[in-house]
Amino acid sequence: MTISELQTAIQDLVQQLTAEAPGVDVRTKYLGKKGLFNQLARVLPSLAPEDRKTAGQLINEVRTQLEATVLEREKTVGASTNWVDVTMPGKKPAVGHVHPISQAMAEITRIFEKVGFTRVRYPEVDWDWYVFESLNMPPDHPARDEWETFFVDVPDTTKPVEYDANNPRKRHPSLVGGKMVLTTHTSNGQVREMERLNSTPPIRMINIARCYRRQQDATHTQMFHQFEGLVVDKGITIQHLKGTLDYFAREFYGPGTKSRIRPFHFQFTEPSFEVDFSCHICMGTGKVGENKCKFCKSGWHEVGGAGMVHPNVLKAGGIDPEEYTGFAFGWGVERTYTLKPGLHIDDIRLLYSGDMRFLEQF
Ligand code: FA5
Repeated sequence: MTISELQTAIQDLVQQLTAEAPGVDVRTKYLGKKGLFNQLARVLPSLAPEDRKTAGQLINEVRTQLEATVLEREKTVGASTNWVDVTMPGKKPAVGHVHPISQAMAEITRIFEKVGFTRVRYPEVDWDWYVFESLNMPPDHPARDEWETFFVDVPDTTKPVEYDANNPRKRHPSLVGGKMVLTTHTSNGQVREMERLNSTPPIRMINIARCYRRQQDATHTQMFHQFEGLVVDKGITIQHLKGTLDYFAREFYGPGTKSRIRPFHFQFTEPSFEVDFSCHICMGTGKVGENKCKFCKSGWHEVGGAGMVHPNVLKAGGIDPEEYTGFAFGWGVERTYTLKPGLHIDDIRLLYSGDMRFLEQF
């Protein structure tokens, strides 16, 4: 490089700095370690020896000039890192939405409220009495094992009172105390609802709550939700139960959905049933192509239990089983929801994974 070329380069550099847009970090760009000034200074050794002294002076002068310009600029527009372009479009804040299971619970509530059910909420840490004993499961009854219960570590204040199937209220916790558990099912709301209404039907309850069991796989989580229906009145029959199931199936899954009930056993209903809805992945055929449908295996998906309220449960709630009958059902919200057409969620644990990529789809 010659001296005159260096002079031109210096002029260009000064002009370039003056023309920089307000947002540019000129201190780093021009005066930084790898900045434009240092790049220019590196040409010094390539100049003829007799020109180097003059060139050195020129380079020192331009350094002073650049520093003054950068300083001046920082005073007027602020240091570039603090500079804000108020004309830039704003950044949209991330907006969340209601969790899919909360959406499902709202929809379930709407469907049942439309036909006169009342949404209620009962404790999730409850007396053994409401969760088991009032539901015709006396202490040490083997049926309790199915519920894989989390027990709460509080002193058991139960006084020994002999179990009397004809008068189960003899053991009511307000009279004798008892153990506490995390609710394994929403059926704890059955006797509570009878009490809330002073044992005076008609009762049309929909109880939606969290439940807890020591279970974990693709179709079970330790915390899940159930919705429990309870209807008690004079002359209630299985027909009313089946009519309610069909109504819910149509409303929640769409007009083409079928429901069926299969004989089963629960201590608190007699007769008892398991309730199935046709699978939307294999459209009720049990097959996907040549293979068995992995999700349902049979064309049907079990969502919960149901039955006619056992006379002992009515008695525990202070209702005369000679005068009144009732039906009850309890289904998993997660399972019921994942059967929705088009969802195809084959592992309910995803719902609680906290993975935004999954949740943002709903
Ligand atoms: C019951 O819990 C009975 N209380 C249902 C009932 C109510 C019967 C009223 C009769 C009258 P079961 O244990 O089968 O029954 O559970 C019902 C449904 O809850 C299951 O079909 C399933 O959909 C759901 N469920 C049960 N355990 C889990 C779990 N760990 N994770 C997710 N969903 C579950």
